[in-house]
Amino acid sequence: MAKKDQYRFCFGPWNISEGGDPYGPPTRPPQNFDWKLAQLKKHGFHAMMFHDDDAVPDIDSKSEQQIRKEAKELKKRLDGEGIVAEMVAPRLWFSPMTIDGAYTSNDAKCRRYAIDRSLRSIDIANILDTDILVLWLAREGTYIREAKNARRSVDLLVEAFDQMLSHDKGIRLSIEPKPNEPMDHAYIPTIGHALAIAHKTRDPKRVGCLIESAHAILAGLDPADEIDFAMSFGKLWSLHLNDQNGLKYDQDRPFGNTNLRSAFDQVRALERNGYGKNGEFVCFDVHPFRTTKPEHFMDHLVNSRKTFLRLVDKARSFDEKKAQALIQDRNYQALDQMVIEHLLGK
Ligand code: XUL
Ligand code: MN
Repeated sequence: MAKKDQYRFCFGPWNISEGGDPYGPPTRPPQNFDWKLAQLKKHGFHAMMFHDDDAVPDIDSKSEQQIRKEAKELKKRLDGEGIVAEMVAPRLWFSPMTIDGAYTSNDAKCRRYAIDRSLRSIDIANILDTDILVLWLAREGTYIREAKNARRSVDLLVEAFDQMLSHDKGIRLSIEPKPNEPMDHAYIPTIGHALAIAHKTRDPKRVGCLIESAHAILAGLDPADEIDFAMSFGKLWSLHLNDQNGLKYDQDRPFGNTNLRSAFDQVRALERNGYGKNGEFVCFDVHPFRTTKPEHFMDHLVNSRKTFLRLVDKARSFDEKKAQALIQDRNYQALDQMVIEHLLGK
């Protein structure tokens, strides 16, 4: 079992967001990177996640040399603050070159763009001293099924992953599945799909996954079971804890705010598998509510960590012996109530 203080926490600059949604403008002023880094440090988080263009803004307009130079400057600043980079992720859903998808676009030039940008992200990861490249395959899917050949898309994904694995012998690809949004259906919707496609690549050992609670819920799955499944393969290399209220748009709610029992089960799964023992971070991919005032900009992150740590206590103080006796007796009704009473406390 990991020690409680063994957990190290993390978030990304996009998690301090301004509240804009498809129906209305931002409700909080934008904050620059320095401010976000200072807040991360002030609130005792240990690491930051980076999209490639969080690390090197306007990356598409810059030469390889300039990208490396700016990544080195960032590394110096992070070192100065004692903060590490948890991962780098190519943002492959913004550019006009990724309108029809990135690695699975029907246009060869666009596919080349996506792979080149991923290779630059690996260079940035090297400079920032992280071996994790997160791949959220945002637009790898379709709006209408006839638009792409799904069998060919699998081959294109494997081809792209293979080029990344050859570019750097140390990089590990951590696939973050999500079943929908922005696409109607995504090609890699679950952890099972991510781990299966890993086995088609040139180095399956270096292809693993990242579980986001909300994404698992959107796929109709139990995030705790996804954690156990991934960890039984030794493939859970990163984690985006949050919450989600039903099958709708991706909500990125604070961890445990909607289904505390499911959050408890996720923490129990992490505990029994020793998550964090190999240096993995607990990241919160959460956003403030649109109504949040600027003076409460960090509360969703701080509260998510608070809930997580309270649930670690709950997981450790759960009477396993008593639970086992109820399981032996097939008295799941009593076990059910025991969990509820434990969560409610005295
Ligand atoms: C999208 C999502 C992303 C990834 C990073 O739903 O979760 O923020 O985590 O690219
Ligand atoms: Mn995420």
